Amino acid sequence: MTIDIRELISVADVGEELELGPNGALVYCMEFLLKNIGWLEDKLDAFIDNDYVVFDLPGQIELYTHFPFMKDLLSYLHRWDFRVQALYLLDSQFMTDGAKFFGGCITALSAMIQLEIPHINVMSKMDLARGVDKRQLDEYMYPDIDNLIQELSLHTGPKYLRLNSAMGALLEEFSMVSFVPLDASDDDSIADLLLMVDLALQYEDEIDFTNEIPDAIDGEDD
Ligand SMILES: Nc1nc2c(ncn2[C@@H]2O[C@H](COP(=O)(O)OP(=O)(O)OP(=O)(O)O)[C@@H](O)[C@H]2O)c(=O)[nH]1
Ligand SMILES: [Mg+2]
Repeated sequence: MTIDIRELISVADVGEELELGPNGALVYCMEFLLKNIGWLEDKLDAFIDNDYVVFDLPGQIELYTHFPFMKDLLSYLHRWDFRVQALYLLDSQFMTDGAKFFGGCITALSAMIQLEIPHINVMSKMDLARGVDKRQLDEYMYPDIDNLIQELSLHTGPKYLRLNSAMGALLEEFSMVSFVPLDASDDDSIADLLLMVDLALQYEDEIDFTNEIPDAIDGEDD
């Protein structure tokens, strides 16, 4: 089952009618969704217990760092008893150099700190990195923070070494520099990520718990 927010409001319509640019229109749409949250609640009501609901959210980082929308949306989801897990998708193209990758990790961290929910970093579009050898990939999946800082400092110059080291320490403190690779064209890759999300959400426990309820009721009847 798919819910399309464009049934409620769309960036294209808002942009045209209110003559807003893409970012302004997106902000307006998020505000509109939150003001009309009953629309989403009704749509989500159609799901049943234990259903997985994936929210495909816009990539504009400002929505997570400068505005309260995502936190407000999360507080509704929590109120409606959803268990929520954030997946932060960074394109495999960010692995082209250490500085770009470092920037990607910092934005992932800022989103995580804002949202305050369990968080998994995913390196997406791994189909584009098929030619890259395993050792080189591992350097990005489980990077050594000192190497990253050194590589970043080659770009920024020695003047920023202390700043870079401080940012590196922050990433390390929040365990923000490991990634789960995702190749959407490979079923095993999707299954591996799904398993990780299941574990983080304790999804099996939820299923077991729900399955136990009829037994308990049966037991009472005996
Ligand atoms: N090779 C490859 N390309 C992809 C994949 N997923 C999406 N794309 C392409 O990447 C481009 C950007 O798409 P997405 O990364 O999904 O980004 P988006 O959803 O448009 O934008 P945001 O989510 O807001 O960042 C499009 O041209 C997609 O066709 C993938 O798994 N592999
Ligand atoms: Mg997208």
